[in-house]
Amino acid sequence: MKTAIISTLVLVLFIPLSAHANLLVNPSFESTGGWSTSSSGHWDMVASGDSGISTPYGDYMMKYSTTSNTLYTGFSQGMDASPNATYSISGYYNIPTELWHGYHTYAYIYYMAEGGTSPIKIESVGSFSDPTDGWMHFSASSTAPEEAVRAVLTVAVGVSGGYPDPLGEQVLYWDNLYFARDEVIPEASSITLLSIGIAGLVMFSRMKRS
Ligand SMILES: [Ca+2]
Repeated sequence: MKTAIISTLVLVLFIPLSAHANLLVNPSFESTGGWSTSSSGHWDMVASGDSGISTPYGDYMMKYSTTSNTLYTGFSQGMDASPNATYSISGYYNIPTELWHGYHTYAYIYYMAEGGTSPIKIESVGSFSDPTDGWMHFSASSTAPEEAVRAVLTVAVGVSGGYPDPLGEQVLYWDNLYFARDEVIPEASSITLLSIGIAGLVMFSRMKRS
């Protein structure tokens, strides 16, 4: 009985609240849901094999393309966030060398407060300005500020070092994005409570025996 109670206490205190579950809907662009784009016609979900590029996962990927120097467009997805929680973000991007015209692509997170219309924190989690000759993996960590209740992951395109070459089509790809809350490590107060609980149980069983 005592062992069962202690085991339950240990389980309750040490089970992470969220064990690396991806909070994104449609993270690999295999369906049409989850994402919104700020400027239609520049971001599209395309099938593997587009411009000779195969996806790192699944059959589809997100493609940016322009022939008209249209910049600062992005795609994004929002989700609930918890104040002070730490999140892991990762994904894959691909900037084909032969189609590169000086653009860079970047990922950032907006944190919003309850009822807020403007972000209380904007954090860059990745900025990539070189052609890649293949898929590159990136990963980052971000902690939600106090009062954050919502996070919006945004991927966008801009210019690095002067205005881009207007000739030709700029193309780049993203796939397999990941946004998950890190495992919750028991706080010192929880460990103290657990210790007091165990001590109490030990004393209780000794009293019963005597
Ligand atoms: Ca995919």
